[in-house]
Amino acid sequence: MSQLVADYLLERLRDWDVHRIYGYPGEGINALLGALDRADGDPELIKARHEEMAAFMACGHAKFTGEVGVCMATSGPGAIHLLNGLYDAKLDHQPVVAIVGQQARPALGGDYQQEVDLVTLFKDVAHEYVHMAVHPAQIRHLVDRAVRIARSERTVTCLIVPNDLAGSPVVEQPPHEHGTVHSSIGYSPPKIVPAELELRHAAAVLNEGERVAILVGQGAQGAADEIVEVANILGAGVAKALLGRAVVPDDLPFVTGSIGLLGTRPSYELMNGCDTLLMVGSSFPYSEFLPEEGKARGVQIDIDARMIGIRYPMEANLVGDAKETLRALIPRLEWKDDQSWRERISSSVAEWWKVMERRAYDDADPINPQRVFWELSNRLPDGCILTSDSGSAANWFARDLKLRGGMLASLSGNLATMGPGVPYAIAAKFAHPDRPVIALVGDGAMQMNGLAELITIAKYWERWSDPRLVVLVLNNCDLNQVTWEQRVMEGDPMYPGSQEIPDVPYARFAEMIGLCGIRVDDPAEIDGAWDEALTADRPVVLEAIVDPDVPPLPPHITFEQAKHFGAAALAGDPRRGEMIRQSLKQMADALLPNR
Ligand SMILES: Cc1ncc(C[n+]2csc(CCOP(=O)(O)OP(=O)(O)O)c2C)c(N)n1
Ligand SMILES: [Mg+2]
Repeated sequence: MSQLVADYLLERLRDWDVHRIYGYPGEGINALLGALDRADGDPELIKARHEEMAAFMACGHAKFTGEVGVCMATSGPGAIHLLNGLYDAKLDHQPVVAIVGQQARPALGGDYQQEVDLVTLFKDVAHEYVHMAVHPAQIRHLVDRAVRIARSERTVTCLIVPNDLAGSPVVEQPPHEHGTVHSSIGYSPPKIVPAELELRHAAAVLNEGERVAILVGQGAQGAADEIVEVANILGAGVAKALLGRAVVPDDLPFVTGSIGLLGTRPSYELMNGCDTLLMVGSSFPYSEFLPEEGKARGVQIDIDARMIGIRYPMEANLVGDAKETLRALIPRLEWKDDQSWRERISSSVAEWWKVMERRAYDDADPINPQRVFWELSNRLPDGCILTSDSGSAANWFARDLKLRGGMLASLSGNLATMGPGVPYAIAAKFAHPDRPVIALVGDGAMQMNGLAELITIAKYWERWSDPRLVVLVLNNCDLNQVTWEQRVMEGDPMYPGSQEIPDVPYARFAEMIGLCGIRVDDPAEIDGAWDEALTADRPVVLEAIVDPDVPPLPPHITFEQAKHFGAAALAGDPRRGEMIRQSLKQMADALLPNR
């Protein structure tokens, strides 16, 4: 029997199957911390170095388990720190509950220390459900609703608990009288399938198509078999949005890989050449990488009707679970006799992988980052989980890794924030301590937050049954992704004042705190370094000194982009010579098949 509101709140979370809370202490949650201590590890507090990281970890937990992720922070500054991680979860449609402290009720409204209007602060990020408890009898239904709404709406919810209330005597069951609420736990996702008429309509559109393209996103997770079956029946190619990176394996000949600026040429050709688009569980935003309006007929499957028909004009709108809806569609689809479209796609995919290999082995100063990813690709352990930060790593994560079935992968898809690479990886290790995890992170992101979260890894790693967690750091002393954006999108030269960042000894730092550190600055050492990192007896920071002048080439270079590139060079880009030399080499790899 719980004594205090704080104990009961944790008990209720436990009843909801929440066994881990990522957080950071502070006065506003002192009563909750006492209760966490008494809870004896269930739920347990995993302490990040910063509340934003705790929110990223909760998001990572949700992404890699499908469960709700929970984070906790104190009032005022702690609550404010959570926000970016919560927005990451919100924009990527992940169920995350934030539990936030508040100053004592008698002080509220008194310009008290650390008093921030938290309901208003969280009103946007957690608009589906944000409430501050003012009475102990609310706790049961506030927890129940925060968790259930987060799960059913796949979004962020927030529960604000003044510290004095958390330390008050519990009221588990409100009295049976007017003005009370009587809630219960439990949520199981419904089986949602579209209406018969819409399924028939969709099947007709797909059957009439001669060149079908499929685009899958994270909503198609768990539906790989159905997607492959539909692709086989329709003779289609399958492209993947970044969040759907691991939905279907890359070793199938008709999987064209990532789509978009960070995507592949076969995906670009698939979208340009198709006459019918089937989009499953994706809100991929960039219309220039989808078929031109009117050139293709569209069918979309999404569990959320709000996300239907907003990226490409669709003829058939299937609101439903990806797997169930595809299953309902399959018996209505007709095998295509003409395999020429399929063959075109497959040969373009085969050629593309050769281009990727050639690009990876172009020499650079000192290391070509693609080679680091290519050699990782060849030795990805079964069942591994990959995380990528925002930065040039996301390009190579999108293009150079051949993911196989059974792997998981994610990054900040919609917010595209820097910072989640390391905290996602930590959450992946807690959720799946028996699986190897690899984080792919830029030096800018390491300096922003990753270095501090190595301390979290050092604190906890010995609990993981398989200790393998490799943080690859791309040390290029540059905020490289933005450097290239400035050149190619704006036509501006690289601006050292904003782009250069200090050289920091990442591997040595790892060693200083008890982890393994490996530094490579010679391409010949990369494969040995990966072998060492992937068999180490503890987490590893693999620091690769990489060339910032290797361009993250888009799958298709527009005239505007080429013009901007030229303008940047003419405007006196400080690395003009190398940038041009590397770009020409990389482009030539795609033009000269037998170079
Ligand atoms: C929080 C945040 N700040 C800024 C950006 C803009 N941004 C995107 S990628 C990037 C550069 C990342 O640099 P680094 O981590 O060193 O990776 P690199 O591109 O050099 O490999 C920046 C500044 C962002 N996405 N998120
Ligand atoms: Mg960098």
